[in-house]
Amino acid sequence: MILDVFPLTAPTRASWSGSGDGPPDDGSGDGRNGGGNSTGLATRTRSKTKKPSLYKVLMLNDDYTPMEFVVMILQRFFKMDIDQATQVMLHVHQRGVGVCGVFTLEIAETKVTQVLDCARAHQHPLQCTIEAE
Ligand code: TYC
Repeated sequence: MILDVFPLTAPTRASWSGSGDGPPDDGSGDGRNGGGNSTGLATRTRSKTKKPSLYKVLMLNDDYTPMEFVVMILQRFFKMDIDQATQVMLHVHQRGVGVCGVFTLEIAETKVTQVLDCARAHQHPLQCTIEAE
């Protein structure tokens, strides 16, 4: 569309002033007459993205939930392999609390709901909770 803006024959400096064609480019733009954006929207090269807040899903120890059940939960809802799930389960068993994963709030809440629903369905007292990173 650049061809629409400029006259076919290059004018002299004098022919711009008072010719009704408008002033010459002062060099401050990008030379494309508004970037070719006829909607009037500004365009930016840098996008304004913000990192979402992250939350840890914590598993709590208790005296009754079988170790195998906790390992199964970690595999099913936190996509751990059996070695990783066993490590995390033993950490929680020995220390009282451990991190299952770090997620955005909505995903962390969903994980907690899934774990608690599954534990309740199997009549285990397993608890887990969310903590801000
Ligand atoms: N302490 C439980 C037991 O001895 C095992 C267990 C581990 C329970 C981790 C909960 O989050 C937990 N059977």
